Amino acid sequence: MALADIFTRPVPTRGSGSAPAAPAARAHGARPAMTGAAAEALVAWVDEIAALTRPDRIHWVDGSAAENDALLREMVDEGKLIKLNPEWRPGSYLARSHPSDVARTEGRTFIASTREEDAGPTNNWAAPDEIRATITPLFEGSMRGRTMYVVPFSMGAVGGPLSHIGVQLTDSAYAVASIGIMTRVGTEVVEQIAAGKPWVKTVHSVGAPLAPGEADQAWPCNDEKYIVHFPDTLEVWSFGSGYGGNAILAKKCFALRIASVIGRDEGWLAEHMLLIRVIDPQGRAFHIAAAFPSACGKTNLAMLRPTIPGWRVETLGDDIAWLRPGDDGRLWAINPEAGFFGVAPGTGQSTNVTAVETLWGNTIFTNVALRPDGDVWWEGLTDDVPDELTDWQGRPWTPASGTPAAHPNSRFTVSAGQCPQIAGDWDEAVPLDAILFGGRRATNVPLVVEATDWTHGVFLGSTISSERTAAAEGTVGELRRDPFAMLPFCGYNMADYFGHWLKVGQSLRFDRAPRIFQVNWFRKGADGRFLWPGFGDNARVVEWIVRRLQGEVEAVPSAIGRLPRTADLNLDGIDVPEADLEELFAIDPDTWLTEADLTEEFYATFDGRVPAALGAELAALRYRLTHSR
Ligand code: GTP
Ligand code: SPV
Ligand code: MN
Repeated sequence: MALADIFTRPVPTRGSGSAPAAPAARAHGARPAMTGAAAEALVAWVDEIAALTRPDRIHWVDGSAAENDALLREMVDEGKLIKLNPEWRPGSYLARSHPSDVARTEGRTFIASTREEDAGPTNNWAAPDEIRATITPLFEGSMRGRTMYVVPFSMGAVGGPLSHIGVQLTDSAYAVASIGIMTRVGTEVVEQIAAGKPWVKTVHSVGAPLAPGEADQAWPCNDEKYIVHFPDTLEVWSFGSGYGGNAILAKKCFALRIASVIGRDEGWLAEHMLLIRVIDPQGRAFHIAAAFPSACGKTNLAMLRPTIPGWRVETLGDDIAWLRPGDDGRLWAINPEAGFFGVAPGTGQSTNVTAVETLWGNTIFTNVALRPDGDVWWEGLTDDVPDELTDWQGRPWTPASGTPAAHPNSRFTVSAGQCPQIAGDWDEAVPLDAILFGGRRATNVPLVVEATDWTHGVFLGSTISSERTAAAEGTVGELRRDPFAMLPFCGYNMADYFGHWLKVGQSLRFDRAPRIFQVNWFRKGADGRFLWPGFGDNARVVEWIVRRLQGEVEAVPSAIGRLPRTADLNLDGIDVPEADLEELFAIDPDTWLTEADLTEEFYATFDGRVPAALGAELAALRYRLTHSR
């Protein structure tokens, strides 16, 4: 693209049409030159949103390193980022959010489909016209005193066959820097838009306009929050929050909620899944995707370092996967993201050394603690706790403080390319061999169970429940239904989504469809301790799964699915007491019948819309449970 004749544009006033372009020297943040109807539509939309939100400046983000450096420097100067000591953490920064803006706000997240039934009972529905009328006044003048950034992004490799593009308008420089890590940002995307490729419109404002001369806050946000999705017009509008999935709209809002609707219409799946390549001691490669709810171990499994000799894992993605049936009857997957927005607490040398190595530099940390030497710390990073820290809210902290030094949902944002075990071809599609569903279940759910076929696997996915974590507002530990780990992320009626999963299965060749498993790393003994060592030792479960795929081991039928013979689980080098092992796989028919009752209640909330095949699976489960008592 010719960048020579770029010009800066004054902000048009509302209703006055575009102001005449003032030719100027190549300015930082200027609009790239482009022509044609599609380009004009993009510019008209940017103008329209600027006329509504009234920013002082518009900055077209080109995705260059120089631009990113300038943005980060500016945020440091404004007190919005703390530059970490480059000796320990080069090119890295700490952001401290407002204490009221620390996680996704599911209660303020809306699906504004034309028909209420298309949002379904698990989503907050809003009538599109009504919610537009509610939020438009909030956006009126909401960017005053600020810069509006135009961020063109691609989910998936730019121009890739499964990729989708979009633009985020935002008044948060922190969001711009984060999107720059999490997606592919740049002028090439604008070229694709100009060439007529469809794109998704996303608008984000922290909702904190500045009066002339008013000093900014370190983390501007608004008590009132709205995260609104318009699946029929492919739009997202987010107001009031600067945090994670509320602000990086390409992630949960687009790549899951909107993309799930596109996938429903086009025959593919947008999933809350990690993606890995497992390589066995013979050098054979297997691709596995796994859906676990927020803060239930996706990033950890994505970066698995097997504790069993000869096995290796290559990372492909840690949070989102798009799955599409191929002409060959297999299910192909990509990771549409370009970075990791990972949970910091619990990420350490003994749990996820790969993540620790990934975070050597060029990382934005949010709400972790600061060490006196200008490096970061969080609970679980090291076994020893520093004597003295500054906590996530900027207060002096010692081990006696009695509060966590890092917020439980504190996060790191880092490029995928920095992961030492990233697959060389991580931006390409891979054929799936297995799909795992899991959750955080202290009781009942065994370490691993294999579905008997695709329909049973979809049934397992639909019945996933998990203890709540700090990744979203709510009571931590409370058990809730989180089918396919998609409860907060499915952009349409969850019962139709179950049906879509069944349909996608039918479009695969029966002998080439990925096999489905349920796993649970979080089962606890009566004394409250985890029964399974987890982390690197999860490779032992992966090994069993791979051996099942290869037909190398038999499984034991049970009421809830196929279980390993304990002799087939590789426990060399770890000490799991016999009693724990038994408890890890114990199935109590009575508590499972209670689970079945709860599943029936859950299905009933969909008013008859749950596919009959899943009702049949539930009936069959009850029959097997009753007969195993
Ligand atoms: P989101 O980014 O919110 O979607 O989370 P995630 O699913 O990627 O979860 P992540 O891997 O970041 O893990 C969340 C928490 O679970 C961390 O505190 C981990 O230490 C802990 N965790 C992960 N894997 C295991 C495991 O195998 N066993 C146990 N006990 N804890 C685990
Ligand atoms: C999750 O909550 O599943 C996350 C963090 O991955 S956020 O991007 O905030 O959704
Ligand atoms: Mn997630």
